Amino acid sequence: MKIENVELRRVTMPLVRPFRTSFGQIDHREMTIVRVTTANAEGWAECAAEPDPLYSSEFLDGCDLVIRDHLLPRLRAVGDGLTAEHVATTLAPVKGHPMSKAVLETAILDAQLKERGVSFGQHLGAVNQTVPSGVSVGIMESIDGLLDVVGEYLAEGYLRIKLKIEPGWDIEPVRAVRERFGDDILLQVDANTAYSLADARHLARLDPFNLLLIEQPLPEDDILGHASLAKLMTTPICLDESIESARDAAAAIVLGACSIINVKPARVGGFLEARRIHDVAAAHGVPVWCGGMLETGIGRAANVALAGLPNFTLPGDTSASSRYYAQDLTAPFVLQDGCLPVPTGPGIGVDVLPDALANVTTSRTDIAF
Ligand code: OSB
Ligand code: MG
Repeated sequence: MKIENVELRRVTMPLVRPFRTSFGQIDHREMTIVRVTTANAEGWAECAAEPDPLYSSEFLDGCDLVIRDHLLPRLRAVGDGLTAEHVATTLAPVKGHPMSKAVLETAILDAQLKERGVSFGQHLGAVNQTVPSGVSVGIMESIDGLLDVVGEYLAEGYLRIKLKIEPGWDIEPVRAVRERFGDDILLQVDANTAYSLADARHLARLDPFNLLLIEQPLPEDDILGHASLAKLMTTPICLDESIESARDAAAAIVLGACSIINVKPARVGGFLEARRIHDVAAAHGVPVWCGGMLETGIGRAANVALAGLPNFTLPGDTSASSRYYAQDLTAPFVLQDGCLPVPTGPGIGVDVLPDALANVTTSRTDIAF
């Protein structure tokens, strides 16, 4: 495939409500949108990194630089035979930077599939036409405020609630949600690395609340700590930040560090590695679900396609557009009976709305390929 141009565009999108995690609070989402132009198609993708390196070591300005100075030159050197399947191996000599690599692989895959008239879902092996949606609920000022928000999401039809937790905001919010909404709702928590193994006895106090899982309680490099913690609590452990490859996934599973995996294509370098993690987990009988990074419709479309694969058996953080943005960059994803439809059109299967994109663009760079 002959790539002609790569456009990097910085956008700032106001969130419908502030989102607070154990690593920080944001009220708008800044991201880099990439457009790859070929002779016959345009491929779109969004870089999931945030302005500050708090979720992982990547951050937006760093991504733009590594894309421009380290990744694109290597892809350019491959020549016209470049396809999405070559991207990860071509970029492997560059250590780390999975989100920067993922956005390029995804935009190239989008262009390639559009040229062939094949959807992401078809290409990746999706078997479901709709995917069940959960919602990730930030840390709030008060329990009353939390209960109002959770009540709204349940009324909208979300099939699973994930509460962000941190020391000082863990047992009580979980207890309050269970007391108000009952034992039947699917409930889980995400700590984004906020605890240490010394907190095991405290975290085990979550066990009576029958949670689906606790996500990433310990630091990302503490695989053995998670394996120890798994023996000290009954709530299943799910890893997010710790898993950057299928090899990581295999090791974490075999070591007993997790029994569920949150798959985020951005975190693992792209959709092809994400599918390998799905496959490794399936081979071990470990269920997976699709995480998110507050994506616009551009990133969401591809995530939802991945979530259509057979071992995505738990509801994902694949929420409707309205949970994030008043105006999305594509036609909005709308919840229907708690599910989102897997797009069926070529590539990511959604069109970018030019005016919506122009309105939120703060800068733009064109890089001739
Ligand atoms: O840990 O899953 C996470 C958002 C940004 C960074 C990390 C995480 C999240 C979420 C929200 O939980 C997921 C979403 O709705 O896109
Ligand atoms: Mg997480």
